[in-house]
Amino acid sequence: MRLYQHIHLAQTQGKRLLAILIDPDKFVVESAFAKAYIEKIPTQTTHIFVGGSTNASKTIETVVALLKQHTVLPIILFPGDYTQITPKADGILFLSLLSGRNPEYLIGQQVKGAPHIKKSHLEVIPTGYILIDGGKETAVQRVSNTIPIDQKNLDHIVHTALAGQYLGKKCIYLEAGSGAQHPVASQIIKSVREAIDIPLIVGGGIRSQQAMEDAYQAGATLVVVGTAFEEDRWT
Ligand code: 1GP
Repeated sequence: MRLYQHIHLAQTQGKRLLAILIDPDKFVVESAFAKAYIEKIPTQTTHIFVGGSTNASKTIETVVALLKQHTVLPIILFPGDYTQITPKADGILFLSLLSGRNPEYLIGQQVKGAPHIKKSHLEVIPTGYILIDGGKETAVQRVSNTIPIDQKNLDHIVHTALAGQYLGKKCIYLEAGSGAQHPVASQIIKSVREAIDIPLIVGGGIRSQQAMEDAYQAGATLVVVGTAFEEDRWT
């Protein structure tokens, strides 16, 4: 089954998907490390996301190739910029940072990435990416030079997600930022879920089974966890 078809089906059937995010910058490029990493991720993991806000183009291809040796889970690129595109993965979240007003992350990087994607067999998943304030400045905010939307600004978040759907995005991604102090609030997830028809991805600052459960209960189809696994702090 194609990647998006699977995600969409999960949404319609109320199934829960979990992606573990691997930042190539923090990954040791060794087979033993990759093996141990894959062994420690929860059994319910359905996807591996690979990408980071800082430039990791040199290692990303190696990291994806290494992971492929140790898992059959689909590997989806979650690129911080177009240099992180590698044909070795299975798919790519083709992100547009809809919460920001920086043309480089709305369309600039996408134009630069397009010819690389064209040469690959990556499945493209057009994704509206919405950065929400998670209580501290995060790498996405710094790198993209955009302002996250305040969690109190519920209408603006919902309208941004809806605009993303009307633009033809296949998923909406609510992002509190890696290492966020507060994940995206349940009320926000719930309101966006009620407004849109497409699958909803939620990540940033999710460190526990309980926080993950809350996100699913509120309507997330796919939850993304990075830091908690990187730092062995999953509770
Ligand atoms: C994915 O950036 C997040 O949406 C990952 O966040 O590192 O806080 O889990 P964490």
